[in-house]
Amino acid sequence: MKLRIISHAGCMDGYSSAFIVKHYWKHLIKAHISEQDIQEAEILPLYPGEIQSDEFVSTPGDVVVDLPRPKGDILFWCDHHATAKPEETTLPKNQFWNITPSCTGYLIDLALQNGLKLTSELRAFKDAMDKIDAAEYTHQEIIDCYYNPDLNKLTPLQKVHAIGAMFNTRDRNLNMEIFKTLLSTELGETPLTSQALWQLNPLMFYRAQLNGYKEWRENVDAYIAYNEEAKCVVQDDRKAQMSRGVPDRFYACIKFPQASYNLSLKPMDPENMRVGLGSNIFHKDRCKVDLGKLCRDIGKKFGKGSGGGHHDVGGAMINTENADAMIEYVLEVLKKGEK
Ligand SMILES: [Mn+2]
Repeated sequence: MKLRIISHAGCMDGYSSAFIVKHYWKHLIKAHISEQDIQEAEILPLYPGEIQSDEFVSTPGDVVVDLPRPKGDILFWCDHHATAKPEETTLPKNQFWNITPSCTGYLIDLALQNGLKLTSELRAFKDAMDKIDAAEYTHQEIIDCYYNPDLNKLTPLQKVHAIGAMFNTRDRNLNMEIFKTLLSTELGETPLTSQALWQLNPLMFYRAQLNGYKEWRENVDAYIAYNEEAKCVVQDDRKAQMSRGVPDRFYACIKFPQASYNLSLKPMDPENMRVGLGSNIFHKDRCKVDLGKLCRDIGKKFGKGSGGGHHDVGGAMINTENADAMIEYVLEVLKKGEK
């Protein structure tokens, strides 16, 4: 059977979910498929908007993880995003949805229920992925992962960051190629000890990423601003004088500890703007608005309908011409939500 493993592009949870489903498929996929089918599966990284669009055509051999469920016949689906909640109460065979910290952790739990033995490495990997995807870092862990890691003695959490650095460069085609290549080489028990992966020297990418974060923070300092009324940090990349480094997604929480939310706008091309909306990861209790739902709303209201996420973090794609109206709308909703 011709299979495709379709996962969330550019995302560590997407990569890791694809890794787990590929390596532990016998504990996850109930179907007449073989190891050879899995080995020969095409790796297809996609963004949520791409799989939700009418242009996407599913095949009966599609294994979809960490992404919304596509229309049409597929082989396997597993997701943990609140906004991907299916309408039916009983899901078909080989389909799984639940709100969990990471899709990787969810897949590991499902495999454990089907006889996979938990090892200390699997446990450490699951813990790191849950922490990353649910943004449950402590302040110190952010410093250790984004600012100043001891590169000679990486913790599992830092190792996962180093791997993520490999497909989060500024070259989109390179990122896609690395994402696919890392899932096509021989897989170890988890990415933490996959030899073929570590031979590609993730530390080299991580060092470059750390310098990229630093450059990016210095560049963004010129225009990142705090809106007191909405308790929201606004980072509008249209205001950037130049494009430097790689985004450090938690910078707003370090720079503005008083904030409850942060909103970012990133022009993708002349027509499309990517919007990110998150709560302050150190103070999730301050998050009174369902940000995944709000992102779904703004995707519909200001874009072509792509948007969603979790309660305390989400994303959407909007039309560039609606960007100012979107900012105004979001700040108004957040302001009301605070009362
Ligand atoms: Mn995820």
